[in-house]
Amino acid sequence: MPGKSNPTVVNSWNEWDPLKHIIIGKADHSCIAWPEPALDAKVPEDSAMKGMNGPRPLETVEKANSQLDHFVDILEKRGIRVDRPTPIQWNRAIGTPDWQANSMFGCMPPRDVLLTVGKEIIEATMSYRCRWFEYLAYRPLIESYFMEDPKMRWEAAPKPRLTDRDYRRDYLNEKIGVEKRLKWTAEKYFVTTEEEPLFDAADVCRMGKDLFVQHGFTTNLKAMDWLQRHFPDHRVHAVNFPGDPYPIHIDATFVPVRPGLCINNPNRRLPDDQRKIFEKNGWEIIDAAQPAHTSPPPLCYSSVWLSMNVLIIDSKTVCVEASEVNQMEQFDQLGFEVIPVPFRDAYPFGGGLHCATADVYREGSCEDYFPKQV
Ligand code: DAV
Repeated sequence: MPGKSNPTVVNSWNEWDPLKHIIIGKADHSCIAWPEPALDAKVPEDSAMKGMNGPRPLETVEKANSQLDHFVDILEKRGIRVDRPTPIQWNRAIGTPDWQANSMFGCMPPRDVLLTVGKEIIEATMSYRCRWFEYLAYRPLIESYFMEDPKMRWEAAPKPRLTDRDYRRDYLNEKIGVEKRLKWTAEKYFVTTEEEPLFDAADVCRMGKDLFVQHGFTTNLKAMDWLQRHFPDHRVHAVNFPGDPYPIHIDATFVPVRPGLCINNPNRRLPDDQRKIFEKNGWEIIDAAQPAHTSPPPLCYSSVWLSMNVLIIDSKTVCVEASEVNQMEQFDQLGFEVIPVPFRDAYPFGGGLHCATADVYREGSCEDYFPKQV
């Protein structure tokens, strides 16, 4: 509990300023969600998860929780305050007047749900039905931050309807094939339509005054319009990454590591026209190192590129998954102190070290890193 000398502060403007306070998720009661349009489009066609629904095996939950707890220890030993969500029984049918779902998902990846911009924490709309109620696991924390920091701003983005009109029927086909998926995603023909604003918080990359937002399966252009009107002093940029057949969440694709430097997934390069703003402002974009693995762990939603899903502690210190030798080596060569964190048992529950966290407080203020706009 925060003492008088260490009051709760909500404040985080980017991905790299010195980290003081963070949320780390929990794997308890996590489920493999039942078929629904946007989730089906994301789970790879050959995944063993197809047809497996309901609570994840208890021994996998325990292994994931033990790695999550170890990650908490590592950060706390460095003086970073860590809070945990309150999992609910995710294996429960839910519904709204518009739809029903047989279960929920979990609260291992808070990054997907909570978007911290300055003194504000926004609960994202989300775009899967099974994730509609996920914010509930974070409410005890958010309510406490609201009470403890009189300047904290708490927002919930407009709750989406998530009717069938939100999803393209073409993606309901079981066998689309990677080739067609690559063509569709390159043409920005994603599973989500422009019916209403939809976004996952993990599609938003915060770089001070500029927010770079991935247009893909989980975030649409209407959400970017909402974010731009919501943050009138920021500049919201739509980015997309041809080469990804299952584009969700920017944090295994394009990751700023310190002011002036981003690593980009070499299979999912930022298109030339979208690089201009980085070039004009003296930013360098380099290829991320190759993942150390050729396949993700069993029953995992994400790709091997969780290798680059790192948590930056400050612009000289980074947490990297402990088996990702190539990514650790790249950070070492860039002059970072690398903290190896074993985390592959947690991957199936919703992602890597960045996904499993959500910022509460980083030192620093809102800087303009891109004064020359394109
Ligand atoms: O490469 O599968 C994972 C992002 C998870 N939040 C990928 C993206």
